[in-house]
Amino acid sequence: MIKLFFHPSPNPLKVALFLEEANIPYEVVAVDTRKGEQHLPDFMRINPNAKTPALLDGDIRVFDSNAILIYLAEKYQQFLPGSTPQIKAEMLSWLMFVATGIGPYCGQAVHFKHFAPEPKEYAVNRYDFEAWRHWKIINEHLAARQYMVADSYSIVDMSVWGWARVIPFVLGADAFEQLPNVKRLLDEINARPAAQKAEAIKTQHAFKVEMDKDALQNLFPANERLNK
Ligand SMILES: N[C@@H](CCC(=O)N[C@@H](CS)C(=O)NCC(=O)O)C(=O)O
Repeated sequence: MIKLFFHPSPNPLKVALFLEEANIPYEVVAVDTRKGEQHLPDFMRINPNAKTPALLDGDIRVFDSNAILIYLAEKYQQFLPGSTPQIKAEMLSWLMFVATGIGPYCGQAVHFKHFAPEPKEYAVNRYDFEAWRHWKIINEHLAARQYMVADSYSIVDMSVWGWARVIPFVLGADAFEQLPNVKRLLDEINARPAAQKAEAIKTQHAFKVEMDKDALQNLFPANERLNK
């Protein structure tokens, strides 16, 4: 059975959403990143980047959420938006846009707004600006279409959903006022039973919730260099 190495965070949730949508049996292996389990050698043999999600399909390992989405969609021939070169080009372009833009800029915006020590005005300004810029591009793209690519709900929408869920934490409580089309897609996916099952995984495992000194050290090991 497929094993999904999971923490209830934006990137792993995209993959859980796919597995739930496609009705594929899978076992959740909790990787509690606040406890530092992403750095354990057994997990790093599956994902050398020490981050969730990762997936084991028999003796095949796949890591990085968007790579996993492509792997699963191709394997099961589900939730691909189409197979013409034009649609495939759109699919790959938007998936990489999420992987290299939305994810990293949102992640850094969260880091600097909520967790970094002062002074941080320069970094907050840069990452907030870039996170907004990326979401406005998606919002504009969704103005004329229901889904990210072609006319069907696909892995690209799932990838967007992972991060759209946390927009208020990334950009501020009122952010959806400026991103109505993103909100429409988010609401549509949130209403799907698969999304609710993916969100419920966190209630079935005892993930650490405190962002205490240990959690900060496990998530931001670079900080140690500042204390030397
Ligand atoms: N590019 C990776 C990023 C993975 C990532 O940053 N995962 C986060 C959860 S959303 C994580 O495991 N963080 C723990 C850490 O950075 O130590 C992907 O898309 O899977």
